[in-house]
Formats: sequence, C-alpha cells, structure tokens
Amino acid sequence: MNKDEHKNVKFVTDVFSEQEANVIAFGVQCPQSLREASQLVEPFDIDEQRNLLQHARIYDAGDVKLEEVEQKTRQIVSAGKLPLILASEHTATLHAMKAIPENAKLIVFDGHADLKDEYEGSKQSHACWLRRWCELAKENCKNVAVIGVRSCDEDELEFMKSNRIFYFTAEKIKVGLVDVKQRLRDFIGDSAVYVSVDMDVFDPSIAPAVKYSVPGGLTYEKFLSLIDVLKGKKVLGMDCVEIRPLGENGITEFLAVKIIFKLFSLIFS
Ligand SMILES: [Mn+2]
Repeated sequence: MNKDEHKNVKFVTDVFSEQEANVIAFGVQCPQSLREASQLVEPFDIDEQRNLLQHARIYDAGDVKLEEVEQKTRQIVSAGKLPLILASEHTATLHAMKAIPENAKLIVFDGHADLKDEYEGSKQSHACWLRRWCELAKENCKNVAVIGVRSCDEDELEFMKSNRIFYFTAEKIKVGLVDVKQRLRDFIGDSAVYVSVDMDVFDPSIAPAVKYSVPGGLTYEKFLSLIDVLKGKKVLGMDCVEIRPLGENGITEFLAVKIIFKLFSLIFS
C-alpha cells in the first residue's frame, strides 16, 4: 500500500453510497489501524452460519472534529440511519448523546466509571464525560447503565448510587451473568438505546491497545452473551472508543471490529 492509499482506508467498505447506506460511520481521531483491521475481519460467522453484515450497508464519512460530533450525529439519526462513531476519546460520546432523544437508554461498556468531576485539572476529560452527561440529562441519568466497571473512586460510586445510575462490575458479570442479563433487559424495557463501547471494558489480555488498562475485564464470550439483550431493540447509535494502537499488535483492533460486526448482526437481524 502506498502512502495515499493508506490514508484513504475506509471502515469495512466503500461499496455503498451515503444515500444507500443504513449505517454512517465516522471517526474522531480514529486510529487508522482500526479502519485497516475492518478490511481484514471476515464478515461471515461460522457459528451463526451467516454474514454478520448481511443487512448493514456501511458508508464511512471520514473523520470529523470533536465539536462537530453532535451535529453529525443529529444529521445521521434524523435521516433514519445508524451512526457508528470511532473515536480516540470517550468524550465523543458526550457530544453524540446530545443528538439522541432524551428518553433513550445509554448503555456504556467501560472498565472505568468516567464520573469524576475533574481529572488532571480538566472537567472535559475522558474520565469526566459521563458526569458531564449526567449533569445535562438531570433526572434522566437514571437512563444510564455502566457495564463492566472496575476502576472507580468513592466519589464516583456515591454519585452512581445517589443518581440511580445502573451499574454492573466485571466481577458481578463473571459470577452472575444470567441475573445481570435479566436486570439489563428489565432496565432497557421497550426503550431505544445508544451503545458505547470503551475497549478497556475487555480484559487487558485480549485488548491491550487501550489508554488505561484495568485488570479483570470481560472476556469476548461474556460480552457476546451480554449484548444478546439488545436483540430486537431499537439501537439509535453506537460508538467504539479509547483504542491506542500498539504498532504491530493489532489484536485490540480486530476484537473491536468483530464486536461491531456482531452488534450489527443483532441490530439488523
Ligand atoms: Mn475506560
């Protein structure tokens, strides 16, 4: 691949036009390695005996700036399409959520609570984005679920409890998966959802290319079992965030692409 071809790699495909597509992907400082991996993961799934992308027609609109995320998301959602946001920072989710109807449930897969009031002198940090969202959402922050959390301080835990934020630690998922899934189903009910996946929700052994690893994360199998609760639900948007490429080691990017394909298979089944 020469340098220019390298630069133009799209997420999965450029077969569909923007008009034909039902998924509009866009990046916010998206690692090139993630788009490259998307070209290499087989969409056919031998266990499901189906092409996971059979009903997903993806168009990659390229990268936008963080401050353009809200408008871009709104434009895609109002065209009746699914935005797929590939962002280096989790703060992109805060901007995307401003364009999502307020009664939708926000399902965040993350090793961290991201509910700090301030982090490293900034209130706009990746570690604060969910706190900022809760402030905007007010009483609707009870529509937030944080799944797989295991890095959190006393203040964040208190915030989750006092604001009735639904949360499940990775440990809880390991020992009580069936119960967690039922409670998650009850939480979603008939609502539409937005799904945000911070790759550090996974165990660092299978997703090492993240900015802030936390031991004791989810396995691929547990994640797939959890997302089963999204079957038949209206998914308004999704994102995959916080990958920090590790050069030759692309296993995190391959995992990210595979779970995105699996989510599409569920959403468009
Ligand atoms: Mn995180």
